[in-house]
Formats: sequence, structure tokens, C-alpha cells
Amino acid sequence: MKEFFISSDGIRLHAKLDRPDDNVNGPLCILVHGFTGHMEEDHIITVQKAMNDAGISVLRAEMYGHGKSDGEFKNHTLYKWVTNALAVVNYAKEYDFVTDLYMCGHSQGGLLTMLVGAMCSDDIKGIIPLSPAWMIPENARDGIILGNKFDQEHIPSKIISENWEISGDYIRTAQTIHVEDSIARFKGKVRIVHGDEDPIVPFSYAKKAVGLYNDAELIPIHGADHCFIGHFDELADAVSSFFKN
Ligand code: FER
Repeated sequence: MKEFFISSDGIRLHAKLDRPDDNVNGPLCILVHGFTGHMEEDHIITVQKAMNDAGISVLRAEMYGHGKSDGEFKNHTLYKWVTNALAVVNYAKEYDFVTDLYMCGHSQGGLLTMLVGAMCSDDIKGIIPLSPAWMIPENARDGIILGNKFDQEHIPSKIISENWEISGDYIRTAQTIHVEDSIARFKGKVRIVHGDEDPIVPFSYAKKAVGLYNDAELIPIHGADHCFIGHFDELADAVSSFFKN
């Protein structure tokens, strides 16, 4: 494992690279956590190990305001995350050992994967959104953020929840994003992995996305919640089998 920082417009992004074999060229997958998440969460580690076992190098990166990266949580936005993820893609493209590039992310990181995959479809061969929270922009337009209501036409300066506080700019920027456009633009392979008992991101969104993508499949994890607790073996299989075809 190598630990380092990737620069993104003056912001330091904390990153870790895990390679199955330092002497072998092969694919690399960028892996990103969700809203309030970080790179050491159990479901993220499960995915990293499963990919390494399948011969895939994994570059975990923490986005603005998360983990050990720069920035405050309350100031993060999807725009900042997109800028950060583009910096990570550009960083990964510089590695001599990489044959093919993939991207995987959980929840808000899954939404990020859908957006950045579309922006970089010449460079990213396939994407693996895990419980992707792609209803965030639609919810922002409807005045909802993770179950908290606000006036969508008069966005407050901040939104305060039990466990977090976020600037109104998170909402302002999220409202401009139309994920269907990104879905239509990505022509590579897509595998969505989603628990059918996810109480945070409805499973119905995974079914809808798979129907809209050019080349997508859904791996449902029966009985699993948002973070696949108690279902890590199925999560690992769902991810590693993507690379075996
Ligand atoms: C929301 C629903 C889900 C939301 C965020 C999420 C910020 C993402 C959760 C996660 O990344 O785990 O309304 O608003």
C-alpha cells in the first residue's frame, strides 16, 4: 500500500494505492466513499480487497471535506467532488502500469462515478456504482436532502441535520445536475450493485438507471441495507465478477 496526496486546484486529496502485484501491469479502479464517508469504511475495504484479489489495482481517494482530505464537510459540493475526481482520473492516467481504468463509488460516490464516467468516457472503460445516490439532484430540486425538508426556491444559507451541517451551496449546485444526461453519455460497461432493503437510497433507482444505460446490469443484494452490512461476501463477489468477464 502506498499513501499520498493528490492535488486538486490547491486542495490536497488523501489517497491510497493498493496493487495486487507491483511487477505486473493491469487495470486500475478508482474507489470513492459516500456523503460523510471515508476510505476505511468496511464496505469500501471489502470492495478494495475483492478487486485486489481479482488482479485489479485500487486507488482509493477521499473527496473534499471527507476523511483526511482538505476542506470542511459543510463546504463540500458535488461540483467540488467532480473537480476532485477529475484530478484523480488525471493522476491515475499518468501511471505506466495501468492498462484499463475503471471507477467505483458508494452512494454519493456512486453518483459521482456516474457523472465522471460520462465526462471521461474515453478514459474510463467501466463503472461500478454501489447504492448510487443519483436521486440527490432531483431531491434537491424537490426540497429534500436526506429526509430534511427545505424551501427549494429560497434555499437557506445552511441546512442542519442531527449528524451534519451543510452550506446552502450544496443544494444550489446539486439542483443544476441532471443525471439522465450523464447516463445517456456513458457507453462503457456499467454494473450497479444495490441492496434491495436500502432505507437511504431506494432500490427502485438502481432498476431505473440500469434501464436507461446503454450497457448496464444490476446485481441486487437481497436483504442488504445501504452499506451492505452482513452482506460483504455478496458485495465482494458482485464486484470481483465484473472483472472476470
Ligand atoms: C440524500 C440521499 C442520500 C443525500 C445524500 C445521500 C445529501 C447520500 C448518502 C451517502 O452518500 O451515503 O438526500 O443528500
